[in-house]
Formats: sequence, C-alpha cells, structure tokens
Amino acid sequence: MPTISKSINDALNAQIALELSSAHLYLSMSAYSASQNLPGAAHWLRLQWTEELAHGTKFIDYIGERGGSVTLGAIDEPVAEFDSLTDLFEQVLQHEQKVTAAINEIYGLCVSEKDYVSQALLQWYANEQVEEENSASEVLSMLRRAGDSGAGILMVDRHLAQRAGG
Ligand code: OFO
Repeated sequence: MPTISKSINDALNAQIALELSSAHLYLSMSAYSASQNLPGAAHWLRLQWTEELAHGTKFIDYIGERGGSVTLGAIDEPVAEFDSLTDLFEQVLQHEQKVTAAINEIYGLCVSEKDYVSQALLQWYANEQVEEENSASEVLSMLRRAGDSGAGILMVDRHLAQRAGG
C-alpha cells in the first residue's frame, strides 16, 4: 500500500522527467561549449548534467521508499545551437526558473494534502533551486560584463573550469 497519494506520485513522476530533461539540456550545452573551444564552460555544464541526474534519481529513490510507482516520461529534445555563451547561460537561468516554479507547484500540492514527509523532500529541492539560480545569475553577470571581448569570455571560461564536484 503506497504511503503517498496518487496526485503527489504523478507530480513527482513528471518532475523526474523534467530533471532528466534538464540533464539532457546541460549535456547538449556542454557539447556545444566544447565545440566552441570553451573547455571551462563544457566542464561546468558536464558537472551540472551529473547534478541533474542525481536530482532525478533522488526522486526515484523517494517514490520507492514511499511504496509508490515510478513511471519515466519522455525527455525533451534539447537545444543544440546557441548565439553565444551569454545566450546559453541566459537559457540556463530561464530553465532553472522554470524548474523552480515546478518545484514550488509540487510543494504547494504536498502542503494542501498535508504530506509532511514529501514537504521535507521538496524543501531540499527548493533550497537547491536557490543555489542553481544564483550560480547561473552569477555566471551570466560575468558574461554580460565581458560583452563581446574575447579576452573577457576566456577569463570567464577559466573561472568556469574551476568548478569542483562531480
Ligand atoms: Fe534539478 O535543478 Fe536544475 O534543473
């Protein structure tokens, strides 16, 4: 007997597809960056890819712990071409804002259904989204400052190469 409601189970399944679509998007962005000789951005985005896979699998494990059922939805085809690194990071930020809205929506559902355990999980994701939006905004403001300067963009790329983790 599952201990999560069908509506929350369904919402979490949809969120898994969104997290895995995020992973796919960042992998595509990483490949694009590598093709533009921006190894730092490629590295940063590759790490983001692994984070998104972890976000997806954390939901999968949680549904399992609550006796629910995991149904994997389709993964969106990612964008493969960008006008510039700035354009790419604008899309990262917009994407993360969309994910934040989706997390908040599920959080609200858990509140309305008084599912306190799921609320605790969603709180973790909500905090994670603050971090994700902040780091995308930070990179974006560095890129905007660099503008069209090739030297400036290379400096940002070197900064992105320092990202630890994975
Ligand atoms: Fe999973 O946080 Fe980005 O999408």
